[in-house]
Amino acid sequence: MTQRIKLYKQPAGGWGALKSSLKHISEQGILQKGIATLLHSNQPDGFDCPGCAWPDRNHHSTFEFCENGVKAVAAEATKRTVDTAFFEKYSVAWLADQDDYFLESQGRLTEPMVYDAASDHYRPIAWDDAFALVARELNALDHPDQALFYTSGRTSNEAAFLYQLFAREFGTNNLPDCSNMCHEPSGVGMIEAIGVGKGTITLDDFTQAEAIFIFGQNPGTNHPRMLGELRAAAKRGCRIVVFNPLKERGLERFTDPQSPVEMLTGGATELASLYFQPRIGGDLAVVKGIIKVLLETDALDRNFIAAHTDGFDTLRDEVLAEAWPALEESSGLTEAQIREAAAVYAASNATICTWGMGITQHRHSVATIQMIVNLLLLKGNIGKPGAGACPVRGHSNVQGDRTMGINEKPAATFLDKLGAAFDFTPPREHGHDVVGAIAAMLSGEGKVFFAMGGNFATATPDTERTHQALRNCRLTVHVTTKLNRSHLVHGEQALILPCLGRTEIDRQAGGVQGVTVEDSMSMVHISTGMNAPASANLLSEPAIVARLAAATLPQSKTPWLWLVEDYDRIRDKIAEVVDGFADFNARVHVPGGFYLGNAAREQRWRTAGARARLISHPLPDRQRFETKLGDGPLFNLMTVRSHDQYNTTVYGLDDRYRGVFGHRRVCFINKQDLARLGMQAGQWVDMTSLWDDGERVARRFLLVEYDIPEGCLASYFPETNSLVPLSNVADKARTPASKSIPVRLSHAL
Ligand SMILES: Nc1nc2c(c(=O)[nH]1)N[C@H]1C(S)=C(S)[C@@H](COP(=O)(O)OP(=O)(O)OC[C@H]3O[C@@H](n4cnc5c(=O)[nH]c(N)nc54)[C@H](O)[C@@H]3O)O[C@H]1N2
Ligand SMILES: Nc1nc2c(c(=O)[nH]1)N[C@H]1C(S)=C(S)[C@@H](COP(=O)(O)OP(=O)(O)OC[C@H]3O[C@@H](n4cnc5c(=O)[nH]c(N)nc54)[C@H](O)[C@@H]3O)O[C@H]1N2
Ligand SMILES: [Mo]
Repeated sequence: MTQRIKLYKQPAGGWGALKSSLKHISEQGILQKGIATLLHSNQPDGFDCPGCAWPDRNHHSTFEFCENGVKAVAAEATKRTVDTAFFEKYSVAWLADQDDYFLESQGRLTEPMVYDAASDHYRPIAWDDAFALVARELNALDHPDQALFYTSGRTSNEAAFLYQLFAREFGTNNLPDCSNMCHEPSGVGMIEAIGVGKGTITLDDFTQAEAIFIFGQNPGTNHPRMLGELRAAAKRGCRIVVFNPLKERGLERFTDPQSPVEMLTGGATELASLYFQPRIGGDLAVVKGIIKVLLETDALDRNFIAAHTDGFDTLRDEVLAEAWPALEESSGLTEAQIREAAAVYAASNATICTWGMGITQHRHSVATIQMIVNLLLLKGNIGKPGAGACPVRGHSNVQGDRTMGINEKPAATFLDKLGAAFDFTPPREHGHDVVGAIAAMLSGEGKVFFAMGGNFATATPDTERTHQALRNCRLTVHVTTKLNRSHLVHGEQALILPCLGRTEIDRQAGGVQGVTVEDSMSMVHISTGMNAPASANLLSEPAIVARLAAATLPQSKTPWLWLVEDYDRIRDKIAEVVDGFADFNARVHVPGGFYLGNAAREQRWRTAGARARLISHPLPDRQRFETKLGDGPLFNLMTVRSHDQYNTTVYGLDDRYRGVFGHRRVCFINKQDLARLGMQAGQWVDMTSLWDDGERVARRFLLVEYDIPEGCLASYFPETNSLVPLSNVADKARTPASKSIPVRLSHAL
């Protein structure tokens, strides 16, 4: 692997994206199968792309090319497999010494395996024996709350619905999920302000917006299909305003692989009209500053404010009291820059605000999101065409899983309906979220950890403590497609339960089944796999839950095994329990699926006072750590995704748009900071994070000089997760603050 750092001068997309995609398909040894599979991605009779939760224009006709989707599909359709012989050959200790890239590239898991402590190897186990083992351990607990049921966001609606039902019939609301590390603050902030926790726009709004404000999001890598929408918007004169400490190529210029003209002429579309680089965590001050200008110039929708909102006077007084020097210091932008952004906002009659992890993974994330909602409300930008709030979700069904009841804090009304539909009494006490689950396992209170997908050991913060937490368990179980670190950092007993992926044919007693998913814009549609399963011994996720439930809950009145014979039966039950799903089976079989609706979009405010709430917040306290830090300058570190990874899945070692090749252990730093430290690009450093409970060190990162504000650093997740203290979480939402880690740098030993 050649390692180099080289400035990337091309637009995003283009031939580079096509070339990289073909490389990933051919590396998996599936050129023909890969291309055939891709042609079924996001088609009415095909499967939903497992790449991300960005919606499709209409789930139809032409193939929408997306490099991210290609990698996700190729990774699942790979011809490589991990079989019994593999586990006979390698001990768990040996595997644990390999990196994440190695583990991922071994291929698809093919049969259920159980950990054998005597030999330190995994060995095969029959499905029924595996279910009996889990049932025995669950039923031996003193209390159901000693079990934890994690979900990652690829799980289908049908599997998620059965899974939460199983956890609740078993007796617990311990349903932590990847949302807890992701868009939880968006849900928490928006529900309090406008009564719904989901985005208020549909894809059509992108065609009508006059301005799009993008905060803390890197769509060129993480939601490439969004670039197509931005390109079309830019071409018709919509103003695109970006706030990101890093100059992300995917937000500057884009060559659309869908456009033959651009591809052949080497043309590109300029996306951002204005690109601002606030300091990390500076967005609350940026938005407050914009609001200050709107108030001073009376660029408000007074009718909307009077008819629909509460809290205007308090917000106005608090924002006007904020002095420009404080806003400049906190945001890292000048008053003039903020005024420039405000002018675009004021001039637009329909504005969309989108945001991603750059906004949600901070201690003050809920405050920032509520300030963005304030910004929208002050000009009536919720519930009119071309305008609204757009938190861009990550995993392809993370939003659907929440809709299906994967939630450690379920609404009482949901539990009432669930109990009535299945004739049982659901537990009422709220359960553990992700950081709560880790704390429970650390203290010994959590004893059985069950994961429906994901890679808990690596995706979570505070790696050393999380690993200890998992090792404390009596039993850890992973329903999974690929080998990952969570299988190697295990409890006293451990199981790997391999399942079908979304691209594969799911055949049950009632014939071939489709599952359903919900995208970032509340569209629900069906997904049907078309590839032969990676092994004959895989079960679908719904079948795994049903057989586990039947083994664990002999007294249950739910006909578990009957339900999974035909997923229409599960959908009929969903229709009975979940709001918005009446006639689910009839509606979901219509090509393109259906829209779930959104009360805020209709200007119905499901808040305490039945009005939208303008909620003010003070600027974040940046001084908190500066006094107790001892030597050396203090930096704020954000942990981001490279171009060649899907969360903890490392597909390759390149980050093309940022010009990094063959490396992952890098640290992006400003030129002035290098000079201040007396260091140079190309040197190796250790990072030490500082927190109330002590220091954490991550070793050996290559310094890369980059266009990033002074005092800010960027590095990749998950290599840096060990630096994120378990208690460094968002106020109210408890999301790990993976984008604001106070660190110091020192020469690597
Ligand atoms: N290829 C690929 N696609 C993915 C994923 C993947 O790993 N790989 N993951 C999926 C998932 S689960 C999710 S949640 C999404 C994540 O998609 P993103 O939200 O784009 O995730 P990150 O890579 O974490 O990037 C965050 C961006 O925010 C910026 N940023 C960081 N801190 C701040 C800040 O304080 N203010 C501002 N304004 N910007 C900031 C960073 O520079 C970076 O550009 O993508 C999904 N899609
Ligand atoms: N420092 C830091 N930490 C972060 C973040 C960050 O930006 N910085 N981002 C956070 C975010 S936004 C998220 S969403 C979490 C992600 O956390 P997770 O969702 O737990 O992690 P993933 O890496 O997406 O999980 C990948 C694994 O899922 C399994 N898998 C893939 N497809 C399927 C399937 O169809 N079914 C099943 N059962 N399993 C499957 C495979 O075994 C694969 O190894 O990480 C969070 N952690
Ligand atoms: Mo995410």
